[in-house]
Amino acid sequence: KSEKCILKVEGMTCASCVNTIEKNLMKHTGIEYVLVALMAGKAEVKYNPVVLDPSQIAEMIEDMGFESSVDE
Ligand code: 9UX
Repeated sequence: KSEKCILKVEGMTCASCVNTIEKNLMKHTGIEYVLVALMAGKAEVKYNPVVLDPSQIAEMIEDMGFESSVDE
């Protein structure tokens, strides 16, 4: 069973950033769906909570060179 979380993502300045984040996150086991909103600076992620928690997903985004934290 999957869960959904919202992450803040800072530092995205073009659509290519959005694609990079979506494509790279989708490579990780436990990530089921990613939708990044450039203007809002947010990412919506569906994930398997047995494999990952939201703070780990924020870390993955940080590893790509963006500031990220769990929203709410
Ligand atoms: Mo766009 Mo993002 O030229 O790191 S890919 S700014």
